[in-house]
Amino acid sequence: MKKVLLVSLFLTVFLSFCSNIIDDNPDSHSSASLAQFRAGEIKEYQGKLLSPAVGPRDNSIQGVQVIDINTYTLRVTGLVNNDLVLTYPQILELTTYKRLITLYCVEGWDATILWEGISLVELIERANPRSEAVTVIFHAADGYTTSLPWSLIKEKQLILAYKANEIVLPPEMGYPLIVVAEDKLGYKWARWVTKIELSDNKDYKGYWESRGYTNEADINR
Ligand SMILES: Nc1nc2c(c(=O)[nH]1)N[C@H]1C(S)=C(S)[C@@H](COP(=O)(O)O)O[C@H]1N2
Ligand SMILES: [Mo]
Repeated sequence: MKKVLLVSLFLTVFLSFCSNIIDDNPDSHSSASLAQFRAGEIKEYQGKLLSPAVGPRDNSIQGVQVIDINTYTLRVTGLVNNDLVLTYPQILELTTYKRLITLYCVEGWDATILWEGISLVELIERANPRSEAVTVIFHAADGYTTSLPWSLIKEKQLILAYKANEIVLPPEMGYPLIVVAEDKLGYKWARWVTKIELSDNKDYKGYWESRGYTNEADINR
C-alpha cells in the first residue's frame, strides 16, 4: 500500500513538472494572462500581415515594467514655457492617429504593427517649447533614455502610441506609451515613457547612444 502511495505521489509531482514545461511559452511570457490581453488583437490590416504585439523578444535594460496607471503621469518639461503633466485619461482624450509601421531592432528582428496614439507634435506644442529647444529627450520608467531631434518629430509627424494591433499596449510593448520612431532603429522607440524633456543639447546621448550606437539610428535597408 505504501508503495502505491509513493508511486502515485511521484507521478503527480512528475506530471505537474512536465505540464509546467509544456505551459512555458517559448517567448517566456506566461500564457494565461497574455491570451486574455490579446483577445481582440487583429492579425491583418489592409491586406498586410501584422506581427504579434508581444513577440519573442525582450532586451529591455531592466526587464518589463509594470506601470500603475492610477498614479501614472506623463510630463512635458525642460525648455518649455508651459510645463505639462497629463494623466492617462487626459492622454486618451487627445486626437488619435493610426499608423502601420515596422520596428527594426539592431539585433536583426523586426515587427510590423498597427500603432494608435497621439501626435507628439500636438502634445509638445501644448507645452509651448522655447525656440532654443532642438532635442526631445524621452525618459522612461526603467531609467532608459533616448532622444530625437525636435525638427525630425515635426517632419515625420511622429506619434506616441497607447495601442498596438487594436489592443491596449501590453506591458511588454511599453504600456502606457511607446514612441513610434518611424524609420529609426528600435532603441529610439522609448517604452514606458514618463517624461518628455525639451533640451538645447543637440549632442545629447541616451542609454544605447552613449554605449556606441549612433545617434541617427537610421535603418539600413
Ligand atoms: N524604456 C525602455 N525602452 C526601450 C528599451 C528599453 O530597454 N527600455 N529598449 C529599446 C529597444 S533596444 C528596442 S529594440 C525596443 C523594443 O524592445 P524589445 O525587444 O524589448 O521589445 O524598445 C526600445 N525601447
Ligand atoms: Mo533594440
